[in-house]
Amino acid sequence: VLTVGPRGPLLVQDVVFAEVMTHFDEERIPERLAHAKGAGAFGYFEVTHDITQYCKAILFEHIGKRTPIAARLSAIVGESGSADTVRDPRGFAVKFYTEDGNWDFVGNNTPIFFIRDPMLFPSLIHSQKRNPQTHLRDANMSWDFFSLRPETLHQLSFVFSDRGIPDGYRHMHGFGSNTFKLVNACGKAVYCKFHAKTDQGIKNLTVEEAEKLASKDPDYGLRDLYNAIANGNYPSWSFYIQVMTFEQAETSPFNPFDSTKVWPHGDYPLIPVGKIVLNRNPVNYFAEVEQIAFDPSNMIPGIEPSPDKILQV
Ligand code: HEM
Ligand SMILES: *[C@@H]1O[C@H](CO)[C@@H](O)[C@H](O)[C@H]1NC(C)=O
Ligand SMILES: CC(=O)N[C@H]1CO[C@H](CO)[C@@H](O)[C@@H]1O
Repeated sequence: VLTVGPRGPLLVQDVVFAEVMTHFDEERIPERLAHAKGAGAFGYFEVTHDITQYCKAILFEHIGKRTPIAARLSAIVGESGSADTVRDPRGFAVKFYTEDGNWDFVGNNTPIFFIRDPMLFPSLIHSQKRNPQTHLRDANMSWDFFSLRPETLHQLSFVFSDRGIPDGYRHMHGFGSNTFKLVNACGKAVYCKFHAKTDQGIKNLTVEEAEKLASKDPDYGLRDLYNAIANGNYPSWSFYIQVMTFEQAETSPFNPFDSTKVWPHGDYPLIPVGKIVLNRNPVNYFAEVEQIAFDPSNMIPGIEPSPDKILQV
């Protein structure tokens, strides 16, 4: 730092020092209120099957077409420094950089969600965050919410199953979870669910393994994804849609826009679409991953919202 002589006071004209300090003082941004801890990577989406009869979105234009993507895979409840091996659903967010603008696919590793009424979302998240008095995580608070909202049971059954602690981010599926609408070039629309199935196969951790890793390698999930990509072992997911016509939606015995419900595969089979491949690590995590922003309302022509209330928020 510039001073007046070797022992003198600082010189205000030392703009380099001023900038170093200002940058340091302001370098933290608030963490995401949900999904604070996450891993990010980049790659491409490639079309393997033609779905233009359902959807005109430019990224599905023709077989073989590639669209650049960014992905952020996350845990939901913990803070940004928390362990990756917790029992918690995982976020599965993919940004498709298409010629028609960005499509943000903001999914989870579960085909369903805890609630169907968005008014409950703040309570859902708060009940799993810290108790406002003790500043401790509080199981009573969470179970108070869950036990009063029986529609959470479907997602809870998933989270407390063997798949509730995925072995890193490469060995889990991703789901749009919400119901969307697809429109084709003639303006004909169908409702749709998106599925991304891991090509690495499902792997989960036992409670014992997860606890050991939480103390020895809390960044296990980030490390696993980063190293796999750095070693050229690029993870991929096969992308599918389920399709429901407006007529089927009207006569469906369950509400197809209720995000706590799956669409039975027997009635609405998975239709293959393409592949998500992650083949590049960030160069600057803070700039490229911490500051990336996904917004489910970033849609492109051909992909639209449905009456799903959780998506409409
Ligand atoms: C009422 C419903 C919901 C509300 C109000 C809500 C709100 C939020 C908020 C405020 C964030 C933090 C954003 C940020 O600070 O950058 C977030 C992140 C996220 N949410 Fe939701 N959410 C809802 C439902 C869902 C559902 C149903 C899914 C998945 C199926 C989902 C997936 C995600 C993911 C993956 C992220 C992290 C994105 C990233 O990696 O940056 N959310 N949500
Ligand atoms: C949670 O509830 C149980 C049963 O009412 C009680 O014994 C326990 O002390 C509560 N724990 C906390 C942290 O409040
Ligand atoms: C180690 C472990 O818990 N493996 C389980 C992962 O989940 C599947 C079911 O999806 C079980 O079959 C495995 O036993």
